[in-house]
Amino acid sequence: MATAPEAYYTRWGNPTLRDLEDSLADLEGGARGLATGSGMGAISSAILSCVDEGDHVVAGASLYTATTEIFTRMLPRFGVTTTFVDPRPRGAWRSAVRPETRLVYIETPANPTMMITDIHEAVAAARSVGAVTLADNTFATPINQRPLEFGVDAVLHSATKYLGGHADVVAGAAVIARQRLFDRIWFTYKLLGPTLGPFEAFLVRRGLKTLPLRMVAHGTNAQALAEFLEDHRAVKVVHYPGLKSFPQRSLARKQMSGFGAMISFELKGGYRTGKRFVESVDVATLAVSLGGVETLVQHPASMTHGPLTDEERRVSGITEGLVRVSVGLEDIDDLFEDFDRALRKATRR
Ligand code: 4LM
Repeated sequence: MATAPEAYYTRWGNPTLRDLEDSLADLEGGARGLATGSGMGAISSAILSCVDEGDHVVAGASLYTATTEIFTRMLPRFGVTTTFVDPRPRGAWRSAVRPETRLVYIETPANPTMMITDIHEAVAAARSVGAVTLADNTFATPINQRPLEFGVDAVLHSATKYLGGHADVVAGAAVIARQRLFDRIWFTYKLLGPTLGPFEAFLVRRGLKTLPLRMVAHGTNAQALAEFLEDHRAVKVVHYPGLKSFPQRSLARKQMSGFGAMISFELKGGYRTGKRFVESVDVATLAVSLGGVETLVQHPASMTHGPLTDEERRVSGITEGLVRVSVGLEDIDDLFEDFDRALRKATRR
């Protein structure tokens, strides 16, 4: 099998990409990084490198939609089946793995429910049957969580989000713990071809320079906004690991050094109220994606997780009135005012 040369042809390797890849490998603590043209480029290359016909996958029930669709709508065509587990109960991963399980796939915190997976438990379950563990670390970033230190084999990112940080580039990355798995993933990547352009690699590399500072500021704003929302009478429940009321707070504290800036919350009124809220904000922007300096809001049931069936949404924990917020770096008082006004408008009869 060929391995990635230093500089030969940009789909195979490029010095600007290599600079980004080495920085990402340092941040996550892995042997090698691989920069890709999107998060899905990294995710699909990594997953397809780990499974063969007849294999079984165990994956968390709450994931970014396109990742779910790889497991539900693509892998079955190649004879690979997936069991989805609620990642929260103790022992969930251990009881789902089988002798033919080759891959355990986790996303923690999960998009958009903020469910936390016990990384140690998922890795132990995978190892008990000789499977590989892949972890999507997009929401946490290596500033707040380093899954490779818990025994995960490769970490995946949508670098479109916090790593780039400015909502001006689509990119992805994998950071792989050991050279041997890197070689397998690189080989798949080389054939599928989700290459990142060198200029986009430069933009992500530039974004990394402010990543630690941005994540601290994002986290401070998110904590304040989560507490504000929790006290608001239009809001039923807020999902944010920094809140005392968050059921998995102690697990989050054990494996994360900060809680990031993704929040989801349920409005009292359901689907219509959720849609009306996201359409009523003014300082925040109604849009999918996340991780930029501007606050974004979206309604998963009608937007990011709209492609799922009703049953798939139910299993994923996505309720009709759920709203997702990517908390940006605006003045917090402007956000309080904006959210309060939009919440009042959405719940007015
Ligand atoms: C969104 N997310 O949620 P690319 N992993 C996670 C993600 O949230 C995403 C991807 C991978 C959203 C995009 C529209 C946890 C994407 C996929 O879009 O391929 O870079 O990342 O709003």
